[in-house]
Amino acid sequence: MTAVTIPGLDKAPTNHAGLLSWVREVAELTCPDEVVWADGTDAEWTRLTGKLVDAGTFVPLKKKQNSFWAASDPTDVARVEERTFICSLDEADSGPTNNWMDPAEMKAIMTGLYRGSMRGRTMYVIPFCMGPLDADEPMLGVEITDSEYVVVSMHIMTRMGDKALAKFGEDAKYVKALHSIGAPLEDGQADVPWPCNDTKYITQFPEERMIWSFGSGYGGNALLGKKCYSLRIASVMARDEGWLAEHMLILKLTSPEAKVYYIAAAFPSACGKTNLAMLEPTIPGWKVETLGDDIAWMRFGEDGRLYAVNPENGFFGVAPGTDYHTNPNAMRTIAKGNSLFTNVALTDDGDVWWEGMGEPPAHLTSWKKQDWTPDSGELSSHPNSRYCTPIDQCDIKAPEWDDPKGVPISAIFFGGRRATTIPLVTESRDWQHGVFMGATLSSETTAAATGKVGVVRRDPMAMLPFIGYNAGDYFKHWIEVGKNADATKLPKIFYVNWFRRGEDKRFLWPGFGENSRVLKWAIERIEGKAAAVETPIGHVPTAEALDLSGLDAATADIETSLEVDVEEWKAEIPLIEEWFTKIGDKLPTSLRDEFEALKQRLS
Ligand code: GTP
Ligand code: SPV
Ligand code: MN
Repeated sequence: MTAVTIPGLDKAPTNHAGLLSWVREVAELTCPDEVVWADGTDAEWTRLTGKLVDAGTFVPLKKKQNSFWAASDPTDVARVEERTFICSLDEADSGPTNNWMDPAEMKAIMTGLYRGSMRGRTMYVIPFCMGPLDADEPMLGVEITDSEYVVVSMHIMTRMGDKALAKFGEDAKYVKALHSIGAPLEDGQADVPWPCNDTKYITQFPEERMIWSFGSGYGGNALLGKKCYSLRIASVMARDEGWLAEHMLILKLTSPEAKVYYIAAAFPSACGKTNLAMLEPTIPGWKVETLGDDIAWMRFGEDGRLYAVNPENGFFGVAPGTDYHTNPNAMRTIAKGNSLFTNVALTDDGDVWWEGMGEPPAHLTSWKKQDWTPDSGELSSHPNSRYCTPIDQCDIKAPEWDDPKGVPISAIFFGGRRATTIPLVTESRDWQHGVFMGATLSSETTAAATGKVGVVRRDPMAMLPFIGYNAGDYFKHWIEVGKNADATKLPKIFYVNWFRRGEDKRFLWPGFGENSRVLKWAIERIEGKAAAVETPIGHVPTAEALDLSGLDAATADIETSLEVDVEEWKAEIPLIEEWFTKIGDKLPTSLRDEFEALKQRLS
């Protein structure tokens, strides 16, 4: 047999034998016209964004330097949870919350799909690193993709190219991440602006630390360093090695006394992480700086405290609802350019617009590439449209955001989007009770995943779509992390809900910058300075215990937002019961005990 010659295959800038043979194997399977190793240089960015402009995928923005507008295929706009699989060797290790298929069976199916899937396209090999490059053990990966959109997005979202490849020692371990949009081009066949395939698979092989993705170009399905690696695969590594990989923002809070606290917070997709991470406090003297808006890796330091690192290098944020009133820091970050915008609207003068950004212009090009006017009767931007922008150009990035040591976490917030029942803020009694709060977290579904929006579901620790193993084992891991630690050094756990509504459906709590008042209360609880009422569900502030100075909101609304309504909570009990039944035998008894105790307190 003669070796296949594919241009570029022999131009690998590495001697890593395992990597070279994997790249060859994939190239021989997928049959690209050419193989290119991504180097991460500005020249590469310029070349590939130019290619995307020529292909009609990108429109350069006249009003934002070095920035581009893209509209996806209208069917490829969000994560596809029903097409996402955890292919562990043993089905029990995938658990009751994930889709599972036998790894050999999945590989057979997907190998069939990958065969020739890159024909007519370029295959890019992207070495990347999640988290700081100068970590003792840099967390490496290689994504192979046939999408230029993925390569340029990875330029923003990860440390990639030559600087990552330089970290690949001879036997460096790395996560293999294979991605194909699944849209081969026959000779002479014209391309479309957003090639993808109706058949989609987002597959994790946890034992092999490997990811195979097919058919989609959307962020969470295609930028494999993000949810696939940093949550699904990393959560398995974290279980095995005693740390936590979580769907959490990381923020730095400085008090008027100049005392520094770091807070991590887990809210489900499109439920407020980016906004809290970049918050502009409305209370005087308090300052927030950002370290991350989506993912936190937390390990214990030598001093026994839990230290968080953000594995990402950029923000892939929800666009609608973002403006100078709600999230001025995000607006300032994207205003600097060097950003990608997907599925938002394009203005006639070459800028971006989306719902929530003030008065709509008289005319726009919608995300569906149609003429749009305020009378069109439909949204100009997809509800899950996103901006992709480098952390480095965020004015309020904390100087230590790239420190491999991470930052010591004082408080963990869990939160969801609930119109009823869940008060504005509740402090847990202890770690185990906090884990119970996280494990029973519930939220209304959003447009970040395909499927129905607004349906209440359990979303444990905001990780339902991202736990790479059995959810019962995941809860056990959380419990054990607490047991093995010095309880006095563990972060305090709080449960928040910015989304409770009044009878006329308006939000009771003003949210956004005003959430600083809740951060302040939490810190004062940690310092033993703020009051709280003991309720059946935990410690909840009265309106007087919160700093509401200068707040323009009706006291009655604030009081309702803080209410612990026993009848509403009793209605929650069968839902938790159903959820715990679904988790089954692997549910830790300590969480069952917490549940029984809650029922007792409510009766
Ligand atoms: P992912 O990137 O999908 O993981 O989402 P995220 O958790 O980072 O969500 P993000 O901060 O982007 O917020 C999503 C939506 O919630 C946006 O439309 C925001 O405007 C809205 N939102 C965020 N914070 C608040 C708040 O405090 N109150 C209200 N009412 N809405 C909020
Ligand atoms: C989410 O859905 O939670 C996101 C966007 O942060 S994606 O990276 O596409 O998953
Ligand atoms: Mn997310």
